[in-house]
Amino acid sequence: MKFLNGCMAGALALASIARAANVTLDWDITYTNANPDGLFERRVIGVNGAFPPPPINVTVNDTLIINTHNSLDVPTSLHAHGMFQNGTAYMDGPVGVTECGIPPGGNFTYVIPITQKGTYWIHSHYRGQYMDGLRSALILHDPTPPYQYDEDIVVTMNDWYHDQSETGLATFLNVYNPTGAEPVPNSGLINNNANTTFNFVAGKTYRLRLINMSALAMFYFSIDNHTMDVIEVEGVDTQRKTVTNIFLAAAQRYSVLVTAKNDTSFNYYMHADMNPDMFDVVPDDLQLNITAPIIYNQNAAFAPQNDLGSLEFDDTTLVPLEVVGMAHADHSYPMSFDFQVYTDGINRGAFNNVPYLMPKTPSLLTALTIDQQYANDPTIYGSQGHAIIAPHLSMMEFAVNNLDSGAHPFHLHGHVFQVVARGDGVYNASANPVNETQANPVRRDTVHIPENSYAVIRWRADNPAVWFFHCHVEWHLESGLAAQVIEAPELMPQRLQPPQQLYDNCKALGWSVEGNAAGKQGLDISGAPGGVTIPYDGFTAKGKGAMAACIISALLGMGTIVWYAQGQVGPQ
Ligand SMILES: *[C@@H]1O[C@H](CO)[C@@H](O)[C@H](O)[C@H]1NC(C)=O
Ligand SMILES: *[C@@H]1O[C@H](CO)[C@@H](O)[C@H](O)[C@H]1NC(C)=O
Ligand SMILES: *[C@@H]1O[C@H](CO)[C@@H](O)[C@H](O)[C@H]1NC(C)=O
Ligand SMILES: *[C@@H]1O[C@H](CO)[C@@H](O)[C@H](O)[C@H]1NC(C)=O
Ligand SMILES: *[C@@H]1O[C@H](CO)[C@@H](O)[C@H](O)[C@H]1NC(C)=O
Ligand SMILES: *[C@@H]1O[C@H](CO)[C@@H](O)[C@H](O)[C@H]1NC(C)=O
Ligand SMILES: *[C@@H]1O[C@H](CO)[C@@H](O)[C@H](O)[C@H]1NC(C)=O
Ligand SMILES: *[C@@H]1O[C@H](CO)[C@@H](O)[C@H](O)[C@H]1NC(C)=O
Ligand SMILES: *[C@@H]1O[C@H](CO)[C@@H](O)[C@H](O)[C@H]1NC(C)=O
Ligand SMILES: *[C@@H]1O[C@H](CO)[C@@H](O)[C@H](O)[C@H]1NC(C)=O
Ligand SMILES: *[C@@H]1O[C@H](CO)[C@@H](O)[C@H](O)[C@H]1NC(C)=O
Ligand SMILES: *[C@@H]1O[C@H](CO)[C@@H](O)[C@H](O)[C@H]1NC(C)=O
Ligand SMILES: [Cu+2]
Repeated sequence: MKFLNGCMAGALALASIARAANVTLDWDITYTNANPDGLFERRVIGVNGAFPPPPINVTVNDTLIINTHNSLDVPTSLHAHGMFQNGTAYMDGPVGVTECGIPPGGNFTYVIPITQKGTYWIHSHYRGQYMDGLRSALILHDPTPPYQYDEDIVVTMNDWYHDQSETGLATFLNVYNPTGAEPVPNSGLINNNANTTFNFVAGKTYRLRLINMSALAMFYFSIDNHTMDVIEVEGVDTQRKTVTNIFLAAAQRYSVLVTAKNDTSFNYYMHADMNPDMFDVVPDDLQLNITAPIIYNQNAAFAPQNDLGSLEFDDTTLVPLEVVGMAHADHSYPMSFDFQVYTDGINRGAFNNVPYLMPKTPSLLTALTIDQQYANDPTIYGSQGHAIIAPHLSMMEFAVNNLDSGAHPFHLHGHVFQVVARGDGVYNASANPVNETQANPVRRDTVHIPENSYAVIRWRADNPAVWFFHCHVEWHLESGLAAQVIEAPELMPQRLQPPQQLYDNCKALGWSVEGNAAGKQGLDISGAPGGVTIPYDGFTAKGKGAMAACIISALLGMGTIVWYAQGQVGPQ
């Protein structure tokens, strides 16, 4: 008996070390109808006929396999936001970067090795499609989390539109929208519903996994009369930090521990306030301040509301548990961005005045199929592919300067980066150099950059592949506020072998699967999307309105309005 017990304990211990399951999901991406805000029933995109798509739970070392079928009448794709995809970049999802999309009626099997832990999400990376509902929580469970808690709860927040995303894009990316006014959401949702309720049991400790799945709106999150201890930022466990409120931009995530009160004589509200700064107009009927009740006791009254609203929350005060020191940057790029009307008459966001346009060949396939002598030449990724070459193992630095009067969240695929500096205005390395002796700067995958300010981010180029870097305000990404990091292209062919299905899908959708951005060998990129430039030198964003009026009348006068420019930049 004794022997048997010992034997079983040994086997169990072994199992817990070697645990690695295949989590296989069959996802048929379908249209369905839903009315999550209770105000308007609309066509949405769900999975297997249901909305919202199911959350995904996996454990470190599992392999997530999603057999995806596209039942829509347009392409689709899935991006597991925050996954390193180290050696599997062709499973990353962004259309035009690592794949071409799954054609209507087509299939793709995403096979994603789970090497990380923490709070993530999965969403479509084809045009504005996630706004129509194709987004869900993706939780990578850690069998031995560094903190103890009794329950683990996902709290997603997102803005919600009554119009289809394509309707929004058609009005946003339009010559008649010269100021670039984004479509304003119709409501805000917690856990995809207007009536979400949470139940707290006295004395228990809850881990709340906060995920902002917005397209535009930023949220301020707080709970009346409860403090929260931040313990995770985007998959990076942190030292406990007690806060009263949290700010999350689109695509950002935090885990907080909240300990329920012992006293059950009151119930309380959770608050998620949308920040309307990005909204050109705030419709009278838009509920900006969303609440969800936290019930301790069905018979108790609610404590008076005490919405903390828009208090500052400085993410650089968070300290990762796993210490990663700083290194000097060996490759540094100023990435200034702003919005203005370009030569196609459309107000676009862009880094360094070059709006990103999708190439004819997805950039990953370009890197894999181009004659190797050209692989390190940014030219081959297109005049508007915004390619930045990262030598293998270099310490990359982007000094991202926000010249716009609105705040924007930027996401880098395939990595977490360190946020090593923030400041007002434009980064000036001689006036305000980065503090190079920080012991352990915060690491995350999505950085929020307030208006007229900068953030300096750094990461080690240790994941050879093509990684998208873009604003996670979906409207801005579609208008061109994106760049791609081409990491160690010479190492890609030996490390990355996309499945045949990816090539088949490209061909079915009319994409090129080899050569440069124009689908040719060598440096000749004629025929690749391009020519969307600033109207003339020296014209700055300051004159936006006047310039736009000018362009509209010129275009109308010419009678050759570039309607193709309504966002159809990819060869679909
Ligand atoms: C995951 O796999 C690695 C490498 O085999 C191992 O060191 C680690 O303990 C595993 N983690 C879990 C939670 O099983
Ligand atoms: C997971 O699936 C792969 C491919 O089908 C297979 O080789 C592997 O053995 C499976 N692993 C487990 C733990 O079932
Ligand atoms: C939320 O609850 C209210 C009141 O019970 C109800 O009228 C409304 O339809 C519900 N909304 C949703 C989206 O379930
Ligand atoms: C997609 O997968 C389904 C189910 O396995 C299969 O019936 C169908 O033929 C596949 N379609 C294509 C285009 O491969
Ligand atoms: C998935 O994980 C979340 C967060 O830990 C948890 O609340 C939920 O119950 C899990 N769902 C399933 C089906 O395991
Ligand atoms: C989510 O992100 C959007 C866009 O950055 C932001 O406006 C909104 O306030 C965020 N929501 C929360 C709850 O932080
Ligand atoms: C909630 O907090 C407010 C402000 O600190 C305080 O005045 C009030 O007594 C608290 N109420 C409860 C029920 O804890
Ligand atoms: C609740 O009561 C327990 C046991 O008396 C105590 O240890 C704990 O600190 C109390 N929690 C709070 C939030 O007051
Ligand atoms: C919403 O909350 C903010 C604080 O975030 C507050 O300033 C504003 O007045 C509230 N708006 C409404 C309509 O309650
Ligand atoms: C950066 O700062 C230095 C030192 O203060 C100053 O001389 C220089 O003009 C600044 N550069 C810019 C572009 O503002
Ligand atoms: C740089 O960071 C280190 C470590 O956090 C700190 O001790 C030091 O004061 C900082 N230096 C400056 C100039 O802020
Ligand atoms: C990718 O894997 C290599 C080892 O093959 C490792 O050195 C590197 O740190 C990994 N990068 C990331 C971002 O996971
Ligand atoms: Cu933006």
